[in-house]
Amino acid sequence: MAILDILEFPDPLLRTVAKPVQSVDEKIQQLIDDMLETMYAAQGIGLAATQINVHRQVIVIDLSDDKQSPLVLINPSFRVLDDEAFDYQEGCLSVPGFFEEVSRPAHIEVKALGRDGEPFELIPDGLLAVCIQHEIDHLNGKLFVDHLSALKRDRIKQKIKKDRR
Ligand code: QAP
Ligand code: CO
Repeated sequence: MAILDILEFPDPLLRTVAKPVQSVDEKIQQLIDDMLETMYAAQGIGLAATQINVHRQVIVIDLSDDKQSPLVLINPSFRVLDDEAFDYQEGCLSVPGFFEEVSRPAHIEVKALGRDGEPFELIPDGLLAVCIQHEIDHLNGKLFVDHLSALKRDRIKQKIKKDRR
């Protein structure tokens, strides 16, 4: 296993659109294991392959306290079930140190493949629904800061650039 480097906003590589996984083989399973190790090491609850500069549709999530309940989503898609919204203070390992409220659909149906390549469906709500949408955004080259006003986004960009000097 390996801990991988996480790209940080405003790196243009985070804008890359991920391609579907063609076959869930050992190489993809190695990628998943490395993503989980990287996410746990960074104290994250979700990580998309895009964030480690691998542009394939792979997501790992673990909302559990004991960090022993990984959820793997390969080639995920979702549809919105109703018009209820849910607001949550989101963060991102690619936007370290910043948390801002984002509003997203509260109820979705998700379809994906698991670590073994088997298709599954789930109807998450609460934080899990938020997290899945946040990570699918990454696969489409989108970040949570894109849901904020341009003013807030630019302030975050400038602060991150300043901190890096
Ligand atoms: C996405 O984000 C998420 O700035 C996952 O200093 C987050 O794991 C979806 C993290 C919240 C919904 C709600 C961020 C850790 C972790 C930071 C993360 C930081 C340390 C972010
Ligand atoms: Co993120």
